[in-house]
Amino acid sequence: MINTKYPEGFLWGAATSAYQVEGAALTNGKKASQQDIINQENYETRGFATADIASDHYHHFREDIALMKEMGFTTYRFSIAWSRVFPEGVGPVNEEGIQFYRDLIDELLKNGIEPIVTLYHYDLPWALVRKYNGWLNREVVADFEYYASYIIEEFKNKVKYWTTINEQSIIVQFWTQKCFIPKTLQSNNQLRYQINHHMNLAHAIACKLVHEKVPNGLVGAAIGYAPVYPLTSKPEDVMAAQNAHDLHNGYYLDIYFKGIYTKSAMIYLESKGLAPKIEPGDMELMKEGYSDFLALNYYASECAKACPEEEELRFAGVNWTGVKGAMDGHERQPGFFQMCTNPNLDTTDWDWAIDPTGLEYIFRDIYMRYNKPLIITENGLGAFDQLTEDGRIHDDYRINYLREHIKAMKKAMDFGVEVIAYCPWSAMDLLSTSNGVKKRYGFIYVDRTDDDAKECKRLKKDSFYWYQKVIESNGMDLD
Ligand code: BGP
Repeated sequence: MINTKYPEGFLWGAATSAYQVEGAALTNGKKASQQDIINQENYETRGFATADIASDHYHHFREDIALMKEMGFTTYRFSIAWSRVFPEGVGPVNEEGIQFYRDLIDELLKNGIEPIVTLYHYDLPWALVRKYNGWLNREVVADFEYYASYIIEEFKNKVKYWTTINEQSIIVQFWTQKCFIPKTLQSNNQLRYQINHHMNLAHAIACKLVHEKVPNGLVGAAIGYAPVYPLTSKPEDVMAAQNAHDLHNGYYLDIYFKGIYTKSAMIYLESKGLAPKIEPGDMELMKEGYSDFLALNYYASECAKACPEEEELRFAGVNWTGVKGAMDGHERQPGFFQMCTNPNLDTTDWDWAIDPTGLEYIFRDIYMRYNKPLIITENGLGAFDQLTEDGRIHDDYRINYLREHIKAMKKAMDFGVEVIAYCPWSAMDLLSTSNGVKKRYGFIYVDRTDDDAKECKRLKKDSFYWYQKVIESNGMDLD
């Protein structure tokens, strides 16, 4: 049973997202998204690159696809920038904007690369933030439907795999980085869960649209997912890990697959005044908008311990510098759980626990619970890569990370887990969500710095050649 081959048609590729890679932020009719504004602020306060140029994929996409083809990609996961297509969020379509995605998708198909399209990856049109505070307002759901309906109709005969909203659970944790939240509202933590509820509605609508419009289409959310281990085997820590699992993971998966909110998590949120306001018909809609698969973004596992009732509520910290240990604090949900560092695991420079077995664990756990196929839409190692004098990038640490995660995925598959595709983060270097461009993930090096976009020249890292071999051997040669 063990060591079977990958199934016929298994897809190998990598991922990106629009605002992190495209650039051309205000080109050919595109208007700002909230990420253009958030990243402008990060530039001013922390010196990180803006999203203005990013990796300039907008102007390099044919060259980038040629490199993907050279690596042997059979799939590519990317997102569509809503404000490129509808600069005002709704209203008239921007012809030049939609043409970019027509060209991109046609170029992929011409090269035998199956597109996996994400409808929303953090970049709400700024016009909708100005108009009604974006995701904070339920009005956004109707506007999302307008946008999603157009995109799905446009590409229904070319795109089979659709992911709806990227990483809702991460949006709840890091809401000011993923959404523009006015300062005056930032102390109201209930709004995090309200935003999530609006996204659940938008997700369900997108699922229904794919089911209605796309022949043989498959749809699911892309969730940022981490298994939660108890810090010790003390029963109170094990219970805390269960609580954290319910609130971080079950709370999303149960919506996607069962159309219900996980009861334990909901009761906890209600007891703290954090629960979302739900309107009549909402839960019926969530049941109708069922998912066909789950797309997982897996980077790290988490660890939890018991949290006394009298602790103060707080959400996850961020490591802004890439100096190990500089993460500014852990989430605390009083009386439920608090997150902590796992002393058994090494971390990246940004304090993310490196844990390939965690991938095998969640694959087994999710598949056995929900019995739906899985896709890896992100998995990867952020690092300070060095361009050496020989014009090479020797990123053996990334190769090691990916090799161990591919092995873990395969082990889960050998125990029956159905996996459609593996798309590590990221195809090429791009703008990190919270650490500028110096934190790199790509197989393709993009020659730029936070201060200077230069010409964004593309170079092949050592991992490029390694992944080429992996794909060529259909996952069998990992050396
Ligand atoms: C995920 C996001 C991506 C990506 C990745 C790495 O949460 O979906 O957009 O950026 O994480 O995170 P970061 O860029 O913060 O290193």
